[in-house]
Amino acid sequence: MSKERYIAAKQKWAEKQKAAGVSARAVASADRLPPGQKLTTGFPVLDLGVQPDIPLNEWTLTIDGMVEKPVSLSWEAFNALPQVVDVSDFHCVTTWSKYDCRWSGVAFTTLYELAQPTPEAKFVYFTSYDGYSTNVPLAQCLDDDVLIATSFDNAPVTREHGGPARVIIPKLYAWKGAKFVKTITFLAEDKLGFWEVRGYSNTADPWTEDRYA
Ligand SMILES: Nc1nc2c(c(=O)[nH]1)N[C@H]1C(S)=C(S)[C@@H](COP(=O)(O)O)O[C@H]1N2
Ligand SMILES: [Mo]
Repeated sequence: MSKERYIAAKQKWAEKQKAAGVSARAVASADRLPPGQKLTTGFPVLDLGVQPDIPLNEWTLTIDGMVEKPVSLSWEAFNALPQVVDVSDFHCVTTWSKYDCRWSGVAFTTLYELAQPTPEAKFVYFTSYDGYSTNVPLAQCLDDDVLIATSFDNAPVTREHGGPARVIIPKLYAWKGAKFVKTITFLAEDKLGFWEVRGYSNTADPWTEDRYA
């Protein structure tokens, strides 16, 4: 299927789910598995039909927008930053969840300290090598389980799962975590990302089934 048809199909699905009344629930689940989710032991791959091939010597991570110190990090410079490990559960809006994903890489807060966002910065907009984008309030990016992961289960993040580096924001549906991340932009005003402009919720809370806007 072509990339455009695939995206159109997914968008249609989101519209259908919304029309069927699948929307935010008033009560959050107390279980480990968020409401409406099914546990998977595999690891499905979700993308836009493109898995960009980025040679490590050409890879950069740029941090820009409302920051005192914009920076463009090479693969070497990025990996020289302090490393963290975080084990978290992964929840995709298409109703599968995966427990105990062991990610390691660089904490979002490390990049925050490096680039020094100005007081006006309130939102973060992520852009990827495949043309994907997504947006998250800055406050949620500063949680200690948010990281830019370069390894999964003690091996480099594979290309299909968003390598060389992908964003992990465990408390939100997984579309808020950009695979193949290229740029992190700090913004004063919110700006909707790829799925957010196509009917997905802007807030994306798995615990209240906050799937579609
Ligand atoms: N760059 C990019 N990031 C992305 C996506 C994408 O298509 N492109 N899909 C999102 C969605 S909908 C999900 S569920 C997860 C899927 O990650 P996985 O393929 O490793 O399961 O990545 C998210 N990040
Ligand atoms: Mo997803």
